[in-house]
This record gives sequence, structure tokens and C-alpha cells, in this order.
Amino acid sequence: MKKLDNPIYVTQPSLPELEEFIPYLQQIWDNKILTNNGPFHKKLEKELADFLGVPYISLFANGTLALVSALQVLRITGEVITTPYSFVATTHSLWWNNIKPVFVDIEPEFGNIDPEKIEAAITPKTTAILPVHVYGNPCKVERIQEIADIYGLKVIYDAAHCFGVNYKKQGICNFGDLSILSFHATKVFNTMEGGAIVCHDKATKKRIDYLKNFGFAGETTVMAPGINSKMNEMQAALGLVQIKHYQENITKRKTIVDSYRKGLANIEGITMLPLPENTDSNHAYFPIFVDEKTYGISRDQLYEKLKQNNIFARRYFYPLISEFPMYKGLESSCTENLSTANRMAKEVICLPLYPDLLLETVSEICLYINSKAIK
Ligand code: T4K
Repeated sequence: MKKLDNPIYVTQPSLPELEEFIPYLQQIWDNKILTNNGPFHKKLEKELADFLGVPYISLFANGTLALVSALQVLRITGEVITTPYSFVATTHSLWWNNIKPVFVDIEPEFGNIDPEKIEAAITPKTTAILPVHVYGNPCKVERIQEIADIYGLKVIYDAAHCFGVNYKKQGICNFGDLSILSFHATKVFNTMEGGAIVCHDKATKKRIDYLKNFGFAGETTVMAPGINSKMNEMQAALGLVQIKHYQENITKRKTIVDSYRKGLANIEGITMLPLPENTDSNHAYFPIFVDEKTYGISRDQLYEKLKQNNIFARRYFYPLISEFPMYKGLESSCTENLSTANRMAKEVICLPLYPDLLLETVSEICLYINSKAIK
């Protein structure tokens, strides 16, 4: 088979036409409000709350700082139950707050935290659960809430992959006490870098807004050692333009995903995630899982072969967070505790997926994966 002419990466950021963005830049240059809750920041908060169907949203410089701050807003301490199958920022947010992560295994269907394993991990020091809607597929939110209510725990969702996802006809970020979003360049909705916390009431939004501005609650009052994690006006302006193109981008993503599903159906040893029920997806990622025994070569061999053919897929999420040196020593990091997570991390490859990816390229990627020559 012929190598692809140009490198194809796991993703490529969506951007509007530059001409569409320039009037916004002009406005920033004219009024000289660059940051600190400027007009574009205010407008984007309102537009996103409406768009996502959530009560309140606070914009952040990125998703990681939103996570770190979310834990502070709810005064989370001690131990927090979380998943090892995520991007490292999820657990790092605990580390930055001096909180001990307690890893719980994932369920094999979607790779989200397994609610049935949470109770066994609760100790007197547990204060919260930090699940991730991985790849944008909703966690078992009702069951997680049930457990949290019984034990008096807070729930903070890492919804970094979940922009625009609806579950049972409502925005996924309505579940839990808080949800955090990421608007990083690689996400379905990007402001280059960016993020947000979604909350349910005005008083909490106020506290979030203080915390992201050094803790200032007025000119001379500092309510806590907050950090500077504000989104600036350029990011917010870009968000206002990006949101206009969101739906069209999601439609393109869906066509690509449908094409992958067709092209990869019935390949022995290759599995895909099922379609989640009661969910409007955002088609953020397209993970496949390689079973070495039946497929014939390992995930890593396939990953390397794809690379040699100019296809730069990624192993999201390998290694597991629990394998990184700062977490490896934890009791909950042991392999026996995390058998499903270990298996999925060993088998996963996320294939290229972005609105401008050509369907011809998708077909070629499927052909490579299907080809005997690759093995
Ligand atoms: N929680 C979860 C569950 C997350 O997945 C993330 C971030 C966070 C929290 C934290 O949110 P942020 O603080 O980031 O807002 C990427 C992203 O940097 C990261 O945002 C994301 N998750 C993670 C899953 O993926 P890398 O190291 O894989 O990105 P990178 O730079 O290798 O980019 C992948 C490909 O995308 C490149 O090969 C080419 C293309 N690309 C990338 C960038 C940045 C471009 O074409 N243009 C670009 O500007 O982490």
C-alpha cells in the first residue's frame, strides 16, 4: 500500500475564516479592554450557558486551572475517588490541591469509572468523586449521584471532552455539583486555550469568579488564596466566532465517524465503542481497541505501522495516570485493582478525527487497518 502523501494527525483545530475574527480584534484594539471580565468574556459566558443549557458558567484560561479551582470552590480535601483512564490533568488537579487520589477501575463498555467499584474505595477521608466522561460518553451519572448522596460526597465531573453533549435531553454538565470543560485547541470547541466551570447557582458562580481572580471579592477583600486563571478577551472573542460554526463541525465529525464505523466493521481483533444511549454525541474522539491475539499484531505495532504510513494516531489514554511516577506508589495504583483500565490502555488507539478530515483519507486509514500487508 502507498504511504499517505501528507502527515495526518489525530486532530486539527477548527478555525473560522480570519476575516470573520478581525472585527472582534478591532474592537479589542479600540476599547483596550484586554482581560478581567471584559465585554467579550461576559457575552461568551451568557452565550455558552444558553447553548449548553446550563444555569451558570465561568470561563477559565484552560481546563486544568478550572479543575484545580473547582476543587477549591467546594473545599475538597483528604481523598478523592477518580479514574486512572484519563488525561493526566485530571489527577494533577488533585495533586495541586494536596489531595490524595484514590483510583477506581473503569467499566469495559465506555471506559468510564465503574460506579459499582466506588463504594469499596470510600474511607472516612473521602470527600468527593472526580469522574471523567471519557471521549465525551456520559458516565453512569444517576448511579454515581446515588452513591454520592448516600455517603455525603461531592461530585465534580471532568467534562473536558463533553462540550455540547446532551444526555436524556439535557446538557451533560447539569449533572454533579460542578463540571469542568476544556476549550483547548484539540477540542471540539476551541478558544486556542480555554476552559470553564459549570455550576448550579449564583452564589457558587460568585465564589468561582473570585477564585479565578486571585481571590478578590471586591477591591480590598481577598476571600482565599485564589489563582489567576482568567480567560482573556482574545480567547473569548474567538469563542464567540467559533460557536457559530459548532453545529456544522459536529455534523462533519458525525459523517467521518459513520465512515470509520462502516470501514472498520467486521475486522477480527478490532473493536469500537458502542453508541451511547439517550445521548447527543459530539464525536470528539474515535478510539479503537486492538486485540493482539485475534488481530495478529499488537496495538503498539499497529500504531508504529500507521506512523510509518504518515498516520499519526494517538494512544489516549496510555499509560494510565496511575503508572506515572508521582502516582505509581499509591495503593490504588496496583494492577490488580485496575484490570479493565490496564487492558483498555494497552489496546486503545484514537484515530484521526476532525471536521476537515477527508472521507478519502478515512477510507485509506480503514484500508491500512484492514490490510494483511500491515501485519
Ligand atoms: N481533562 C481531560 C479529560 C483532558 O483530556 C484534558 C486535556 C484536560 C482535563 C485538561 O484541559 P486543558 O488544560 O488542556 O484545557 C492534548 C491536549 O493538550 C489536552 O488539552 C487534551 N486534554 C489531551 C487529551 O490532548 P497532547 O499532548 O496529546 O496534544 P498535542 O499537542 O500532541 O496535539 C495532538 C495533535 O493535535 C498534534 O499531533 C497536532 C494537532 N495539533 C495540536 C495543537 C495543540 C494542531 O494541529 N494544532 C495545535 O495547536 O494533549
